[in-house]
Amino acid sequence: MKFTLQVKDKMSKARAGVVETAHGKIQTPIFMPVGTAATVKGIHQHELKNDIHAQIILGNTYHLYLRPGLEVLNKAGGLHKFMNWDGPILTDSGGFQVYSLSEVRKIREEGVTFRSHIDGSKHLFTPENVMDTQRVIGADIIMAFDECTPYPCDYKYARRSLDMTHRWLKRCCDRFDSTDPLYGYDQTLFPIVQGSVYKDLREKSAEVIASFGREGNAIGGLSVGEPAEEMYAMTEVVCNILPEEKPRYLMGVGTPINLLENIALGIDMFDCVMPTRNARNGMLFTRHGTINIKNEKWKDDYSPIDPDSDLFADQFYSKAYLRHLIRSQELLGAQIASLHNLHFYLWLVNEARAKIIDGTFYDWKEKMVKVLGQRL
Ligand code: PRF
Repeated sequence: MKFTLQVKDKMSKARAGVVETAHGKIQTPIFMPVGTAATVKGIHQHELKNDIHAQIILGNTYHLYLRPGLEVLNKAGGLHKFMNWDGPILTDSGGFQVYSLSEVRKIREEGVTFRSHIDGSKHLFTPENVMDTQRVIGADIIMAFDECTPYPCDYKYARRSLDMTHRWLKRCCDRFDSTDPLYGYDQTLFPIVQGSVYKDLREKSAEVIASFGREGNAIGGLSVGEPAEEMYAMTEVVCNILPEEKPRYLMGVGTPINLLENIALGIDMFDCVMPTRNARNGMLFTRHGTINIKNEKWKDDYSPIDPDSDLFADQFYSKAYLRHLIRSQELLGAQIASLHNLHFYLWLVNEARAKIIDGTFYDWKEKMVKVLGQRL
């Protein structure tokens, strides 16, 4: 993997760059659609590529390990071949899903024992076997095994957890560096900064993480219920320490406003279920604010879903029609709304990148943050 920093904004810490992986280039800042179980829910691979121009997607170790399982993925030749997506992929380690989805049995120095949310079967994730699993899945960028502390979290727990996450990171690196990729292309491992909402813990973690000298770095443990201002404060502290010449990935964030504020603080990569999950409930993001398409207001509005958008579906279908589909829980409604929201998120980061490059990012961001908060 290679990262080239292209332009630094003068009025903020925002940057434009390019990440080069074995499966292609990623222009940053970028948003990664979440493809948890080898699918971005409701979206065809050709739509990802040709309609919304996704440059990288995210998969989840926890889900893929449980289903379809490693044998199926290995025989397919890895996740890219299995799902027929030949662009870059990043996999999360399970360090978040195991806590949020499964019935966690025990977190120990060794690893985490848990019961599957699918069939209740018992499993153990360790830093070592999570690296092995991500070798089998074969993503271009893989994540360290960490503990994402809940919010709120007392200082003592956060400090102990952080120390363990750092020891786990050493074990992840040792295992990753002593094994080879299985499918003939390089993979890279990103470590994850934790430390809850405590400035001193975040600083310490960022220093430890930076000292590992990996090709990119991530920030976890945010957007877990804390006020946005606390998230921004932690991002700022950490970005001041993480090396400038490596990509920074803020995990599981966030709203369109969160993206813009964190881009301004120096973040390059994001992922979040929000555009797809909220789409399925009828929440649409637009460049003028958010729409709840289920509202009575749209009942007989036969205008296009989004007149500003160059997405086929946004011009082809009307608001009244999409409202009907979502209210009737029709599959097509979820598909159209998901495609719309992902297209919007990718438009937003692409626009941010263009503004960083032409030197107008800061004023544009301030204006957009006001507009995006509106409910239409
Ligand atoms: N750790 C990992 N994945 C994550 C997170 C984390 O802290 C978050 C927190 N927002 C989302 N996804 N491994």
